[in-house]
Amino acid sequence: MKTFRRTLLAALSVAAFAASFQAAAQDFKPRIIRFGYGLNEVSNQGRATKLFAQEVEKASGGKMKVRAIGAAALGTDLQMQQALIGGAQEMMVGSTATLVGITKEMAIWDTPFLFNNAKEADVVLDGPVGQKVMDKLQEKGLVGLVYWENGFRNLTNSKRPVAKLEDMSGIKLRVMQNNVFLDSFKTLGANAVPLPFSELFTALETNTVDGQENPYNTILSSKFYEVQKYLTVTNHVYSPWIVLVSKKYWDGLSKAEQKVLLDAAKKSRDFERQDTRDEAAKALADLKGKGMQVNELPAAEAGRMREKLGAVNASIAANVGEDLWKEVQGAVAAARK
Ligand code: TF8
Repeated sequence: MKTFRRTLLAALSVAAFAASFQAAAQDFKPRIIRFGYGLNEVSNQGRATKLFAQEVEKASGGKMKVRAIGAAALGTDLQMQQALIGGAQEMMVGSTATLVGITKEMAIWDTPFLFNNAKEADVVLDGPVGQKVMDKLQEKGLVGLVYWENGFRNLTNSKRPVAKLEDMSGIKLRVMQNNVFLDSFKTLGANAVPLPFSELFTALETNTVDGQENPYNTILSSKFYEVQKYLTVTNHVYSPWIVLVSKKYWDGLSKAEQKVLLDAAKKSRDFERQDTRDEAAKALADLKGKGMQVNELPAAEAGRMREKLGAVNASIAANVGEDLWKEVQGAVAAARK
């Protein structure tokens, strides 16, 4: 009886394997997917993209191949988004902040101090409201698959240590191409200049701008420590990244092909968040080792900063709509419990 059962099970699993293989043969067309991103290959963004590519190839029996192209070689985040919308490029990962011009609801993620920690970010972004904001992209020609972690942003500059709010004044600070960031840093007294990420290193090197703000991981992987002396721990906002597919391209895929991309994106998300957190935990020591002078913003000054930035909340709420604003605040409160 036992042997019979075992034989039966073996036969069934062979049949299942054959069936899945057959499905693979007919459901997957040979495809080459150009997947662009802005950071270097040796970065959290680059590593997770590589894992995504491997997963897609594996799950499609080698039929679907992802050509990962980093360092903004396919263009800035904004340019790649347009290429996806037009169908000239298949996939990318980039900041949600640069999508605000396309889908205004994305600005909700730029709310200063929205999340206290990464756990809260995961719960809200992966929950219903995160999905809802992502789904808004579809009518604009983009399909969002998952959010990755860019991370909590911190301030660097080449002029002076920022120990109090007033130290920001007169610092020429690169910000992302997004009104919330522009307003936030103007509010703090900086001379905010929007620039694409791909122009940032040179702008810092040539003193076109004095400073910028990004998570530790990026300050490290983009070698900003070579051109920035001072790092101030501000954690002023958590930035997500988002993995995008051209809707034109997506609609031409079979259900099985879409599933391969979504499953691989989820795997890459879990990998990327862990990798980013592991790297961030060590990055500050690494950056000090590279010669950066690091200071924590004293609690009282952090409080003043928070209070000042509260002024942009009202305009974010008005732009994304009060309902969405409240829904996100509710989701954060629930995640906090
Ligand atoms: C920035 C963002 C960057 C992203 C990346 C190029 O400062 O934080 O990490 O845009 O995808 O621009």
